[in-house]
Amino acid sequence: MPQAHIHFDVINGAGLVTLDRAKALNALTVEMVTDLRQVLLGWRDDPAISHVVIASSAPRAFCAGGDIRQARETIIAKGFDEADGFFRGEYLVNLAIAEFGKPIIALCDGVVMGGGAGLAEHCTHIIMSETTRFAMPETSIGLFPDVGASLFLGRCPLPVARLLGMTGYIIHGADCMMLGLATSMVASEQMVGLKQSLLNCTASEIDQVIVDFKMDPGVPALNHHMPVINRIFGGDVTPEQMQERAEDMALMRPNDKLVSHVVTAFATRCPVSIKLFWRLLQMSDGITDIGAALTLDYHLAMSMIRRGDYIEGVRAVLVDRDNAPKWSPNRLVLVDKALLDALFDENGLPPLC
Ligand code: QUE
Repeated sequence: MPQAHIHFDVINGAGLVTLDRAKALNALTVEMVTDLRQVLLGWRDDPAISHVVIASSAPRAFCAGGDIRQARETIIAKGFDEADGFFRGEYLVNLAIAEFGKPIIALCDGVVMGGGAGLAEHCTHIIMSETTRFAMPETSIGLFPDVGASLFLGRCPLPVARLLGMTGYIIHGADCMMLGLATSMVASEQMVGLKQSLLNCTASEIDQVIVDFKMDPGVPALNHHMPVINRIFGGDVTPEQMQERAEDMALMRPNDKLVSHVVTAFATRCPVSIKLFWRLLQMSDGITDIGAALTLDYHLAMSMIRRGDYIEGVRAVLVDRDNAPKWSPNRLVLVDKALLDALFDENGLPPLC
């Protein structure tokens, strides 16, 4: 049997999930998500399990996302229908976490990106540290912020949600605390101690255990960028207008790293992905239920992987690593309303579950 990249233990009535694929920053394979869902469904119905902890075997990464390279190889070797199962498996894990019904605690040291955010954000307790790097980077691979991001980014102020989802901007633990994307901060060097204490407590003691370990998050780095974020992403604006605002601002502020990140993102990331997420956020007030959010993500993912941009994006970022994807269409103005409408048309698509 090949080496398992996820481990499950029961310790004093608590379930422990250990992501153990450090070389790939715990990128989630189809095998990992299939096993995780099966175990969570069992633990949900097992009265001997009071709560669950999800942690990484290495502090560098909680989880970098779905194994998009494996998804790409599945498409090439076996076709799109087989690859749909990859995304479905990931979203069903997100749903199993959201509907677990008992405390479920994510210990988010290091990289928390894409599908990693999907594991963390549906937990009841989301613990980050000073090493946490949080992002939704999918617009760089011709996909879109999925795994229920319309809910957890949809709860952020709209200009910040646009910055994070459309440009993949990386934020830190203190920013996540401010945005409601983390529930507590604990020093990275204390994470193992916190895990041990959580595995030796009852469900009713969890909050006190976390209080005993928590640290002051400090001032969010995002704070002093808020005026600029609001000026680029605020109001009833199209992505083209946001791009223009960012380019104008870059002339005035050539040394502002956030502004240059945004300018580069609009110039290099997948135009369809950027506009799709902009549209998804426009709709997000009407999406309140995790099942509906993940079903829409599933349908959007099915449509998006069938476009050439996904194969091309993963090629450019993870396979050839030339970081020079050729998008089609290759400019925001060419992504018209009809193209977006077609992506959001769910007619005839199968239910998530
Ligand atoms: C966008 C993404 C992902 C990404 C890069 C992006 C993603 C993902 C990985 C990743 C990282 C390290 C690995 C691996 C995959 O990179 O979701 O196999 O070893 O999992 O720009 O969405």
